[in-house]
Amino acid sequence: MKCVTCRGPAIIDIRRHNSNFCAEHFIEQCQRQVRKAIDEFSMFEKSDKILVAVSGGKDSLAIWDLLLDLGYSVDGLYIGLGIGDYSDTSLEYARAYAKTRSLHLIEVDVPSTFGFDIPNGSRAAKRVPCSACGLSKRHLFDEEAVKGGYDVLVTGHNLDDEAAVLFGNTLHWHTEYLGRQLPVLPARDGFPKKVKPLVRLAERETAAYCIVKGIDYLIDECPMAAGNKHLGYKNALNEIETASPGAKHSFYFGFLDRAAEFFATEASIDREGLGACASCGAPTTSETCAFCRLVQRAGGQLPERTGVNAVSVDLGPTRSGVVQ
Ligand code: Q46
Ligand code: ZN
Ligand code: ZN
Repeated sequence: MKCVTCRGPAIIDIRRHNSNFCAEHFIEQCQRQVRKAIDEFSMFEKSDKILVAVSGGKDSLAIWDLLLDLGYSVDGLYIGLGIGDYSDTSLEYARAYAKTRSLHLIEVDVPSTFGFDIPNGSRAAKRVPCSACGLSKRHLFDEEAVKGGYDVLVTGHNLDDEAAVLFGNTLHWHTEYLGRQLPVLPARDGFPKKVKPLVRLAERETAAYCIVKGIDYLIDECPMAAGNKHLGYKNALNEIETASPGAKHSFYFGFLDRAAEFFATEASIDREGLGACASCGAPTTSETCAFCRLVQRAGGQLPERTGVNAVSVDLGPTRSGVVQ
């Protein structure tokens, strides 16, 4: 197996590109793919203030590292969810990486700030753990990005993640979600701009990237993930990919090219009537936002609203398009 660039010994084969790479040229390939995604979807500029959501796993640490090496200045944001040892260890990996490159890592600890953790809180609120966790993370990502004056929030979703979510949304025809499943969601109505620069890289490639670069990451899966439907969708897509290399890429990018626009209007409907949460000030279509309702139902407490914490809400005209 020879590197497609230098003909030296290859360390990885990427079947959907019909190419093998040595360590050096694999890193270049990852950088090329990330640069292409940033340019193709106008994600951000070198002058932008960028925040990356970091979990301590391979994807978020890989994208943080890739963006730094590409010359962007990027801070990290870690959300502690109170999922036992898993959260403790994931924080250690995030901190260790930030330390090696002298980076700024913002830390928000849900249990000590809001008085509940995901395992107990989701049970008390009668929500599936991943649903309570997902809405908490989205809320806190948005809040920290807006509060810190960041131009854009980066998440580490890779091609496998996006293809699996698309598969689930298509299987159940969640048309309102399909319209929002884009690599870039523009800032609007108090929500920050959100981007996914890893959409051109597969999970196996972000893991290989970390190994080649010597980045330590948390390998363990979250213990609450058992039964998560997306894992099943990922396995199904992996089988299809094995039989037909490139299937995930054409499924996801074909959707972006040829289908996403048909769902844009529907995705914007549930943002009509957006106002400020009576409790935290975040943009919401209800009187109290989903996160504040979760905190209350989980038996936690909302911190005193200071105005600094409140997300500013621009209640200008609703633009048609896609929101998240
Ligand atoms: S952390 Fe949270 Fe994930 Fe764990 S509880 Fe589910 S959503 S699986 S990315
Ligand atoms: Zn090479
Ligand atoms: Zn709120």
